[in-house]
Amino acid sequence: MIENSVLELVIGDITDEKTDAIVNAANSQLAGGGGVDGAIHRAAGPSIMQQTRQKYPEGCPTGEAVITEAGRLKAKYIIHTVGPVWRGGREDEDVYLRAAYRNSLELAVEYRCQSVAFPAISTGVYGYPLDLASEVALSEIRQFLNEQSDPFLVQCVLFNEGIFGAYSRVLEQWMS
Ligand code: AR6
Repeated sequence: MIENSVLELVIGDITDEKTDAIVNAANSQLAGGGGVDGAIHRAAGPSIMQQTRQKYPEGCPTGEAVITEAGRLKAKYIIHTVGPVWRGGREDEDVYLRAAYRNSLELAVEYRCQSVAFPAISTGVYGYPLDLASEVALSEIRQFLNEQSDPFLVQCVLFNEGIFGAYSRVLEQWMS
């Protein structure tokens, strides 16, 4: 619990989530791809790509977020955000990763969502070291929940035990 909100870590596939919104780790062309992006588009169906092409023909810059409906998924919305490509930490990657979480959460609130599920943005193809990314993700989510007065649920949906372990270690550190 953080204020009157909940932060949960779960191991799983984000396409199964029933939260109001799920977040996609997209690329700045919103062109689809592999990883969680590919899984979300496959599960949600072609209407999602139609919407992104129509509503956001310019794509989405790194650190920003855009929203579509969720097609065949149980969630109501997909928030597409673009995390940074890891370049050794020399190009403000942490600032962009923080912004990706923050802008996704703000968009969720704007669309009256009360629950959002995040994957571990940038930690796959984009190569962001997991221990650093999990610290950034959880601290930005915590800060948001601290500022948020309405009850809110944030789930971090982590694809395997290794990622879950990295997130758990951050929470353990906070509590020690
Ligand atoms: N549910 C939850 N997490 C998942 C799933 C899933 N179904 N599938 C993969 N992950 P990545 P990025 C985890 O590579 O690093 C795409 O091609 C995965 O284990 O999906 O932000 C886009 O189009 C990892 O921890 O995203 C972009 O071009 C995390 O999701 C680029 O990859 C993120 O891995 C974005 O790279």
